[in-house]
Amino acid sequence: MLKDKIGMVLGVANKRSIAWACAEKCIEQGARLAFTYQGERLERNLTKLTADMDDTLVIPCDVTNQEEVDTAFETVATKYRKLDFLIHSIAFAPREALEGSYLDTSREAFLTALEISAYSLPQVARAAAPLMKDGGSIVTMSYYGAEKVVENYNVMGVAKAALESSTRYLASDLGPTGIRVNAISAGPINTLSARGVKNMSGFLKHVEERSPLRRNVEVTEVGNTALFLVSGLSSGITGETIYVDCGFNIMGI
Ligand code: 1JT
Repeated sequence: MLKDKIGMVLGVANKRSIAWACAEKCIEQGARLAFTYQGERLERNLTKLTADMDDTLVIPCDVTNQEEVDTAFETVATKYRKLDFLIHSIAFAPREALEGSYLDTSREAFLTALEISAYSLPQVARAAAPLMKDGGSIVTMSYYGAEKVVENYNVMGVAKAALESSTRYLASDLGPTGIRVNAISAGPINTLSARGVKNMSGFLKHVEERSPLRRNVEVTEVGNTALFLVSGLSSGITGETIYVDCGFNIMGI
């Protein structure tokens, strides 16, 4: 399904990452992928994970460093000459901002969370668009806390709201050039980011008890949806946030 397609995947930290689940599905379908990382520790993980992959790139791309972002896209342009899709799966907020009340969010934590988790989408879309000569697809990751109050999610919820809104504005800007932009709103998953989140196991249990499917979502299910969104199967969909959450978000009381 993705034979001769080139993709770029931002946000693989380890083999449990949502980004990695998306990458595996794309590779299975014949795509060639460039991976980006932030920081040396994550470079080692990625180099190991991609060791037996053909024709791949592993490059640094810290979104707070514009030069590094420019270089990353130049490297992709030089190697592959084009880009068909991009999977954006990065977010960050200082630990102390993900507990207590949103009311206490510092200016610094707010700016950091929104810079890395939300601004990075238009930032990389701007760099990717000129390489997407035959059209393309950009996919980002959101969470329910963008829309409804989720205890402790705090400033990340505000950042994800900005991200989902950015998805719509970018879809409008890039639609005329054949580039689609969509978000996946995944249910809670036990990844590196979720580790250390206060009462994560309580959250997972809550979803298991209340979601229509009576279970938590698996990372492979998010990967399958990302595959759908980067493939031609979703050619009529742009600007959407698609929930992959076992139906949790539809429930009222
Ligand atoms: C970040 C972190 C972004 C954890 C994230 C995230 N998006 C989803 N999660 C998991 C999560 C986190 C909380 C939560 C429910 C799910 C941590 C590092 C910064 C970026 O609240 C109940 C807090």
